[in-house]
Amino acid sequence: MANHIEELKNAIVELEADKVISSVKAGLEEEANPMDMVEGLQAGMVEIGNRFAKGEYFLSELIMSGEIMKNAMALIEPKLAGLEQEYKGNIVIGTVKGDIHDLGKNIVIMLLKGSGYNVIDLGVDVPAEKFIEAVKEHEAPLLAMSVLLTGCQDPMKDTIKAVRDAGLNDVKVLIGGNYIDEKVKEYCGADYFGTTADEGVKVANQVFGA
Ligand code: B12
Repeated sequence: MANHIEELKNAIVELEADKVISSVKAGLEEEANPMDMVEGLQAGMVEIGNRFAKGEYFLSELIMSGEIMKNAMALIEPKLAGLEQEYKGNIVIGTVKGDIHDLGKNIVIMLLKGSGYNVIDLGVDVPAEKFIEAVKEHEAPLLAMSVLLTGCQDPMKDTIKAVRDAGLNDVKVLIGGNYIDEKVKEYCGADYFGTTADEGVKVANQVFGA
């Protein structure tokens, strides 16, 4: 099984779309843990990011990797979402203004849905007003934001300030992304942070007392 995950990681790093899809299908047939497959793909995406940073890959490769990841996730998603159950509560989520990365956010959404939450997805490049509107409309006790660009810390900070200025003082704010840490959380004024999708579920369970 571990071989499969390694194969998946290498295939996405080399942008071998057909191999990624056939590996995912083989994994699903063998009832591999879907989260292990997601982690394999994610590890591959980190390596793609490293190659991009070193100038070995260009924007076209980033775009291609995003497409491959999306197609692979479409196959894995039904296994992650789990069984329908009564909602534990509403969570509003979106990628912060200026940032259009959404593959990680979509995994967080799948896990939250699979854990019984009703997730309102606002998409990417979400302005503060849209977050505020949705939190009010859905009376959501938890607002989650995704961010991958380090340059988007200030928009995140401004969004949280706008949420508080709108009188939404009870809503808990969770920020997530692979570079987020306690320092970024403090800087932005968030209540919680998470660097993986399952940390997001843990925070939700804490906020909703589930
Ligand atoms: C694919 C990709 C793209 C795709 C995105 C496609 C899409 N639909 O999302 C495209 C091509 C559009 C893209 C564009 C750009 N990208 Co890009 N991209 C990536 C790449 C290679 C992979 C990201 C990814 O999808 N990973 C897989 C997913 C599953 O993992 P994840 O996103 O980390 O999500 C997990 C965790 O972070 C966490 N998480 C995420 N959100 C949340 C939310 C909550 C609430 C919680 C709890 C957890 C959580 O849980 C997720 C699952 O476990 C990264 C490399 C990297 N190391 O991240 C660069 C990277 C993020 N991109 C980068 C850059 C620079 C750009 C561009 C500026 C490039 C350019 N010159 O135009 C643009 C920015 C566009 C914009 N305005 O946002 C840099 C950012 C550097 C920085 N310091 O900010 C990176 C790090 C690459 C690099 N090493 O240089 N990119």
